[in-house]
Amino acid sequence: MVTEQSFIMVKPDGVQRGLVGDIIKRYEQRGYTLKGLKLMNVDKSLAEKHYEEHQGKPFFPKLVDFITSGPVCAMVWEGKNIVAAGRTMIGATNPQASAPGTIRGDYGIDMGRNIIHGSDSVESARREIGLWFPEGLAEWTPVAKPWIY
Ligand code: RTP
Ligand code: MG
Repeated sequence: MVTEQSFIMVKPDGVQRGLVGDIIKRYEQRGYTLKGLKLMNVDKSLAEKHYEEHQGKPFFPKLVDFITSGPVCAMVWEGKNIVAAGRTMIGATNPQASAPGTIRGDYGIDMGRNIIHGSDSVESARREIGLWFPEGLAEWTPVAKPWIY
């Protein structure tokens, strides 16, 4: 089995609203492994690099302003199919189109205040993890793993 990693980030609205604990709980309960975690302020340069695929789009300046407006909780989660499954748990980009039971569907209303980011592909995850965690990740094997897979 190829174990994937994904970069998952609680955005400033999720941190301000006290949703970090619930979000961590969802990924932990599902059986994913926490490999990196930090609360941090984001400078403009990091926000622009993270969202570089959206440079030039009309919403880009507002998106960068939003991501730099307060601390975010940056995380790396690991496990089988975490990139796609992590996005399913998050819901659609627009919270209005997100099903109840998803993070955005349970907590969001506005496209520009959609609580959480998740990598959209294995390649994006690799790039984002390198960008946000240049110091590297924790090395550990959870004892519960044989009870999950
Ligand atoms: P994210 O990267 O933040 O996880 O969100 P996503 O993959 O679901 O959506 P993406 O297309 O990557 O867009 C990044 C963020 O930009 C804002 N956005 N606004 N048309 C619009 O006004 C528009 N499109 C995107 C959203 O806040 C989205 O999360
Ligand atoms: Mg995206």
